Amino acid sequence: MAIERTLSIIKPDATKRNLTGKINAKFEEAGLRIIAQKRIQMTKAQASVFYGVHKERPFFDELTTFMISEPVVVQVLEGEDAISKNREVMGATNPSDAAEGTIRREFALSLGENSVHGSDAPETAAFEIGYFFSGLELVG
Ligand code: DAT
Ligand code: MG
Repeated sequence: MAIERTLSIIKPDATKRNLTGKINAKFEEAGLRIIAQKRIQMTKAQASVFYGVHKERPFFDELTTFMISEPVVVQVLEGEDAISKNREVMGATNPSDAAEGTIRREFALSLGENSVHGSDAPETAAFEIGYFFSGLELVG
């Protein structure tokens, strides 16, 4: 067990429905601390670089168009095994596969509009945190 940091995004479908507080409650109930948070409007270029790993996938344009359709809340979560713990709290990518009590099961609208993003490994967490935040903004 180690204290980790992970990058989370509350996606447009959730910010639009005013669900930021309810989603943050799920993180805090799981012992994840929100050590940085800001609301931003991403550009298509910013979303495309962020999701660059998926650029050859057929859903890339749908994904990046969705991510700029409304403001998002980007945040850094800290805690024991934060990367995998956050993935558990989020639930499976497709909300119809997500376990009871997870964010995606409770709030997601569809496979694409699935309410939250979370880093999937230490290397991606480091890149994704640095993409949105400077060190001075992380107040652990
Ligand atoms: P996750 O967000 O669980 O890490 P991912 O990295 O595989 O999932 O995909 C990024 C996002 O892209 C995902 O949250 C929703 C969207 N997505 C994934 N597969 C998709 C598909 N087959 N059709 C449409 N959107 C998809
Ligand atoms: Mg992913």
